[in-house]
Amino acid sequence: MDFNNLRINGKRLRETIETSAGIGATPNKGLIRCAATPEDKIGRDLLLKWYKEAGCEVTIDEMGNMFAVRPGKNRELGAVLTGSHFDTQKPGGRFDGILGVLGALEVMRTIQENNIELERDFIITNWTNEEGGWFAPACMGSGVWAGNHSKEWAYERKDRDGKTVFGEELEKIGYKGTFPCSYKEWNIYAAYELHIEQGPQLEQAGIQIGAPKGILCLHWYDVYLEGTANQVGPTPMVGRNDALLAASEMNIVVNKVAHQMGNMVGTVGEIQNYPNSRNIIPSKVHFTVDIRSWDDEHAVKAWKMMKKEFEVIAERRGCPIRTEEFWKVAHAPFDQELNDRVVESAEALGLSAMKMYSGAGHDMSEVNQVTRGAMIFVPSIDGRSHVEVEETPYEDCENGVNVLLQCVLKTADEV
Ligand code: HGY
Ligand code: MN
Ligand code: MN
Repeated sequence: MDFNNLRINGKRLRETIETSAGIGATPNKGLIRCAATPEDKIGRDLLLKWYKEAGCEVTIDEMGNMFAVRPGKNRELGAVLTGSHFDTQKPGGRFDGILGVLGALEVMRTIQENNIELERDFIITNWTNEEGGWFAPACMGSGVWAGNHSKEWAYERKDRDGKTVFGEELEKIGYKGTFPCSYKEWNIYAAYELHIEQGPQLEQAGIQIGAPKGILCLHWYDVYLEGTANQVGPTPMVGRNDALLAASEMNIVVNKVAHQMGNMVGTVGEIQNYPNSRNIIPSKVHFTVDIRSWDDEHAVKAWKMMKKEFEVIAERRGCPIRTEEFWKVAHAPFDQELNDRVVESAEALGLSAMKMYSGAGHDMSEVNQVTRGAMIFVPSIDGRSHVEVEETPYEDCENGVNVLLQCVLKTADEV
């Protein structure tokens, strides 16, 4: 059937995004809605209501991943899946992940109200804990689903304050389902994810739609330093074992090596300092290192260089060091045909499009490991994200969802 002139309902899309923006809203127009929190539950309950109103069969798996299914004419064929995450950073923005979840819902609503019967099942999803904002790592729900972690390992993840574990909090909000969390329980033919770019490229190029060829690898490390606490007043400068000073020098090393190596990013984003008192020399520091590159080996080489310099600093400062590899996800090259389809669909809608890479991690880093995957990007104002001022004009959101609609319709009718 010819759906080239079918369009989504932009007003309804905007209203759902604005409704979502009221759940865990911060005073500065952002969101705090970390996975497995009461705010996450409110959001999930609303999604459940919307999924059912759109006529879907809903499944919630052991990791709380939500799947809303519209049966196709031929259920033997693999399904087309699209979705993203409804959880946010702490604080985060109103579009990161949310556009992909609500854009998928809008596509489902458009298909339902036009009584379109697709060949293949069509599945829209909300992946649990993509951000890792309260419980690390990121992409936790999709990571278990893709077979990269056991659900038991995920359930035991401690929160950032070390006060609780993920499994308990997921149970508390009522979304620890019983359906097995595994891609093997589903027959997926192809997957798409719509997402804001979270960077400056589309805006700088004046392009409306991004078609990422893939996602950089994400390597996360933890560094622990032991110093010697003492009274800051009487303790001479010479001979101190100041753990925070050692960590500060190491932060500069991360930045320096990332610049030297090129084609990568390296960031120290999180740090805990103990006892964190203005008149006690710091005795314990934990900080994180996030390294990303299209070339996984390049990223590993950078870490080895950083770690070597860390050890010299630790020795010189008399601050014993311990490092841990916390989480790694390989770079994710997307399916060429689906990636081309994103560009073709955009251009058929009269939208400009360009191929690019994603520096941000997404659930598609995991999903793409077990099925054919592709993503659709729309611009971020000033390239900002993971901040309360994160913003994408609703017209761009509508463009992205219309491209998603066309990709889904074409792919779900392939036999
Ligand atoms: O870290 C990321 O890029 C994503 O937000 N999880
Ligand atoms: Mn995201
Ligand atoms: Mn994010």
